[in-house]
Amino acid sequence: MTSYTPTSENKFTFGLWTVGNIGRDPFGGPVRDVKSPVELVHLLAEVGAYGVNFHDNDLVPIDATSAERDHIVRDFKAALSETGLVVPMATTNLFTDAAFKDGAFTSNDPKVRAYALQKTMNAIDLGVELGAKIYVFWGGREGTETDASKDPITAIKRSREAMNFLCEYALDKKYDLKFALEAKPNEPRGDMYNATTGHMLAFIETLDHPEMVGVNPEVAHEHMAGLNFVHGVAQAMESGKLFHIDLNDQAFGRYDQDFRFGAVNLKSAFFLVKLLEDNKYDSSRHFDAHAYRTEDYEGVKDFARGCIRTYLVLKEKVAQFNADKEIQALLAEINANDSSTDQYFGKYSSKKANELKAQTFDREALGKRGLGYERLDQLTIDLLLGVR
Ligand code: GCO
Ligand code: MN
Ligand code: MN
Repeated sequence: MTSYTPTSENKFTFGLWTVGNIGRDPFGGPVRDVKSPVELVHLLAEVGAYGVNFHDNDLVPIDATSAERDHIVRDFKAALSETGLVVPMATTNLFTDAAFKDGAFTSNDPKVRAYALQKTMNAIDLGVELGAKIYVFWGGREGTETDASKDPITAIKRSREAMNFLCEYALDKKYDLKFALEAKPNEPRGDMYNATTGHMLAFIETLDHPEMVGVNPEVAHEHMAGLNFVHGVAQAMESGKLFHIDLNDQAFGRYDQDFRFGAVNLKSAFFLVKLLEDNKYDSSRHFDAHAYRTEDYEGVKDFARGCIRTYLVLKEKVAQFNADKEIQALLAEINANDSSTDQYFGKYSSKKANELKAQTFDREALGKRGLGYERLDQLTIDLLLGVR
């Protein structure tokens, strides 16, 4: 048993917008007072976070003068050095301002597209100044309510042109920066382009600098689409594209809930932590969630500590699963290699193909074999419920 105390190796981060969420929703106004970025850094230090991420306007208001900007950045840097928190990731707010009501990079209005590029370059400068090595792109308004309004192929081309331009900008400035694209199927738009991590992975391969660009999958976003998040993350990892991850939780089929990590789907959270830990995921474990609207700032701290604690408990459960003799014996049995077909696998040859076509298989016996997955799953459940 550990005490579930986070260390810098866990790289647990939160956005200013997560613990700073004031509980506004479409049906009601704020329930918590606004806290300044400096106050939020101190709150995050208190709950044991390693780092803090931000959108440009979480830190510097959209209408700040350059003197105000410098003042804010100076205070923020002081809070970082006082607390030891780092800024691993930054991003641009391309969704709040009314100018972006019909998208940023995919807007039909070239002035909006140009402004979005300008705002992103400035936000990249800000992020890099504060130490960010990952830059996230979440296209909150890149989508439609009616497909009468935009040609979806044009939208893809505009997104590509923007990403290529911004990659060149980062290279031109010699920034040590990678981009991570975050998909979401809907909300705030009726439908958003590049709706899932899978769409993003395909899109990245069409860019001029695919090596600079990976993904930032979010639990809630894939669950909103009814997908298996663990599988999406695995695909990103297997192709070397998991640059960042947004951890939270979400009931399937609901609105964008942004619940505390592990609050809803404990079992899938377990397999996610297992995937990340077994494969030595090394970037930020970023909690992109917020406290229930019922909470005050003590509740916000409970929320943040809860995200961290659940992750660490599940990490311990992963170690227990990996060391469990009965579970491991079952897995070894399931994965037992039968070398009688080895000659058919690997690189293709026509000789191999012909031999394989001539081989006979006992189809009935193959179909009859029980696989023991019920037992395996129940052992997993027992382990998660703490009775193993
Ligand atoms: C959401 C998104 C955002 C992004 C953030 C960083 O559903 O609102 O998850 O929180 O992650 O804008 O790009
Ligand atoms: Mn989200
Ligand atoms: Mn997110």
